[in-house]
Amino acid sequence: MSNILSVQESRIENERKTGEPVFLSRNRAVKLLLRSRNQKPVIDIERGLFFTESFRETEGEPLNLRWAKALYHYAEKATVYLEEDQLLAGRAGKPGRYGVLYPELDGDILDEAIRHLPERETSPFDIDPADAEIVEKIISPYWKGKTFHEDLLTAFPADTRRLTYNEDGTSRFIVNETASYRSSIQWVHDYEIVLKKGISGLRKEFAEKLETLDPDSAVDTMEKKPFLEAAILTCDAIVLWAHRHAQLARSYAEKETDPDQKAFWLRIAEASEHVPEFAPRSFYEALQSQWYVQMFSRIEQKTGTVISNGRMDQYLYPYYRQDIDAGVMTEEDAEELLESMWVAMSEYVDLYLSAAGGSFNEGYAHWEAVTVGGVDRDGVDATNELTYLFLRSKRNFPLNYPDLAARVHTLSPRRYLWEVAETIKEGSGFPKLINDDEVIPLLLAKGARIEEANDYSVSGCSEVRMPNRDTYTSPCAYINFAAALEMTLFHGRMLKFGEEEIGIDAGPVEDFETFEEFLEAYLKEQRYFIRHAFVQEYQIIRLRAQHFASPLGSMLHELCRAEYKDLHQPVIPGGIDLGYFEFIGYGTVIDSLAAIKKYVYEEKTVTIRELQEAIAANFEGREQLRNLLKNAPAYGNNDPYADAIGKRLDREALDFTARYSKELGVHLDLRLVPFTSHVPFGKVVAATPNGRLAWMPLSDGSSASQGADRNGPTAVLLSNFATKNQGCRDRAARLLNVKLSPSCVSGDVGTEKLVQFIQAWHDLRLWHIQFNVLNTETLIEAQRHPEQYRSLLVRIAGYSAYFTELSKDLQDDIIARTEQQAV
Ligand code: 8X3
Repeated sequence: MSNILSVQESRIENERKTGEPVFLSRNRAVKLLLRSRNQKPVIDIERGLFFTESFRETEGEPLNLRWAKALYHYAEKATVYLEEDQLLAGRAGKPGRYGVLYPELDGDILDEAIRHLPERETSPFDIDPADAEIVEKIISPYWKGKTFHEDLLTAFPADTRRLTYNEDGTSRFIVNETASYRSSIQWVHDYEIVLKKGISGLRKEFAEKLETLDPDSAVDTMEKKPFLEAAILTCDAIVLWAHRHAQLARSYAEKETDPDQKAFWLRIAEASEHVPEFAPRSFYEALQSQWYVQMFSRIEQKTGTVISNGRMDQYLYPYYRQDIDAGVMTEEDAEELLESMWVAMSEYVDLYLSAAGGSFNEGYAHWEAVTVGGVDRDGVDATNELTYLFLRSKRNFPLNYPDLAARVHTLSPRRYLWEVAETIKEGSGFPKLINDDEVIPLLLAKGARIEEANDYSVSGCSEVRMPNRDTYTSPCAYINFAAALEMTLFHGRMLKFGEEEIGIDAGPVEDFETFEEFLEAYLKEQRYFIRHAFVQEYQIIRLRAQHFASPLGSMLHELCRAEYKDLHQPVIPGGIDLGYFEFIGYGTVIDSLAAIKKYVYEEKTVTIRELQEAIAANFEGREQLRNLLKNAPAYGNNDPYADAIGKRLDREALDFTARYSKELGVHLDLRLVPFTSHVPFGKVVAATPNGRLAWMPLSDGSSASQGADRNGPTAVLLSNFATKNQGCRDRAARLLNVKLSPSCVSGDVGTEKLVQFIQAWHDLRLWHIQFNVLNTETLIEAQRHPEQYRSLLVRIAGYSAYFTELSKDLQDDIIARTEQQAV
């Protein structure tokens, strides 16, 4: 192994030698973390149970009101937990890592799922036998026949269904909807309004509006009244929940003999009596208020890729400044509070029941996007002392949460870029970077006002959200375009699925004489896939409104309040609907088409039939051909030959969405963000003409195919730039993974080089970038001795997770990414 290690690798080496975990932070949060880190999560059934009990009582009532009643029932009945050392109250389940149940989504498969969850390969969960019985006897029976998942299974026409599901309703991993395992995605609440007015201020406004409704108006009766009643009840529910924490803390304090611990419980009690009901009086109360809201959102609905925590360094800054200036809090106190939140974030784990959901979110991914840096609403650099504290905390307190996102813009201060680079060098994959100078113009082009666009937050892997303006929370499609290529070659069929014609026969490929003919056939298949993703979305938008409501999310959104509409409604006037579809396998398809162009149509050394045979044989006995194909021009090398193909694919997809999004009333933007879908997607795709073997992962995001980027990381940036259609509006995130060897960024010289690399990325107006800074040997060692590498964090697809909690396939994929030796 190289003798230069990243900070993370050195820490793990020390841990291996001494048997003691090493943290730079030495506070209560560390004790908490050590209790739950790497613990197998348990299922907590209370959210599922209390929603079921309430829903049974409210059949026939308006859905948003039913949801609010269920939230109130939960707030009244659920077990309240407080933990020694945890400074922030508010968890929705048992101590340690836990997941909760959302039976309204996919409760039909819940009874079956809990039998397998403890043993499944990726992201297993334990369940207490008594809880499993409640699931089987009470929760599951109520929801069977009523879930969103079941309705979705029968919602698509036959040709769409063929691309989406197998006979048994499991995913085909071709045109993959993601709505069946998450009721919404990515959201950023207006946390500021809660901090400013308190929940009680909002409640007062709702109550006043309720008084003014016109009883003769059908709209007031049918829409406004239930909206307001639901909002008021939700306000009461969240305040009740906080107050129950206060009561418990007081009861602990009464029994406590140790004066420090007594003071600890009393502080929690006083804070929970005050926030989120009223405006916070301190930094601590501001954090506590935000956390109650954030956790209650989780109880409200399953947001795959979570509700973003927003720009925490902005909305918390006034409270931080006030307490530091008044001398009532030190920087270290603030850091300890933040780290208590990071532990709380890491203990709530998103539980996916279906195989598709699980395989898309390996490593218990649920993001927890916290955004720092960037410009303020006025376009001026927004970096402040709290920004630096977040970065420092990420270096001192290595943990998979929060998923820290650092915004970068033209005038980002040098100190900021330096500290960002130093934090990246720690090696756990944080922060990911998002480019203001790419994102803000695109948001403006989509209709945002400049102050809204400037104030975006990062959510999920790499997406952006504007509080009070985005109104689209629908999960959308992940599309396997390597499957489209295989179907082009095999007349609508795939080796995995035998004779069944799943796609279309795009023409007699064996007889084509030019690459242009072949490319047109592929693009026909590509369009066919996108068309079905749009059909899926058409149905999903309508169905979600019948199954889900979000009274909390809606009351924290200006447009929903103005229109009395729930966030799950298909259209909220004035909103900007940022939907998407995902191009998965971008590098794989570009490289395959480049190889076909070069060897089949230009050099004419290979025929399409030979390719078909080699693919069917998974290149067995055809190593020479495979080597030739692997050496074709490839994306990620700043090679115009390959990049021109990539730009064409991108353009065609963008043209489709520019034409057909409008009728859906949504921006269904093109994105290149894989999650971990490139692994299960690869498992249905036979060998590809770029020399990739059958069932191996596809390329991820806008990264090059594994090992295909041979010209260093700057060439990867340049290819990314060259394949983008800058003039098109309907585009969104392109996720880019770069793996660096610690030696190439070591010392101050290395930090300087990394800063310059980040500046080059910024100047090319690329959307996103994230780094793994580690030695490939470390990963290989961790595969061999997982017990010694339990704390090793790696960057995956817009999030970091513990390497040893990933499937072997995903581990191999990360190992196979090119380790760049120089920036
Ligand atoms: C991760 C991808 O689909 O949740 O950010 O937006 S998705």
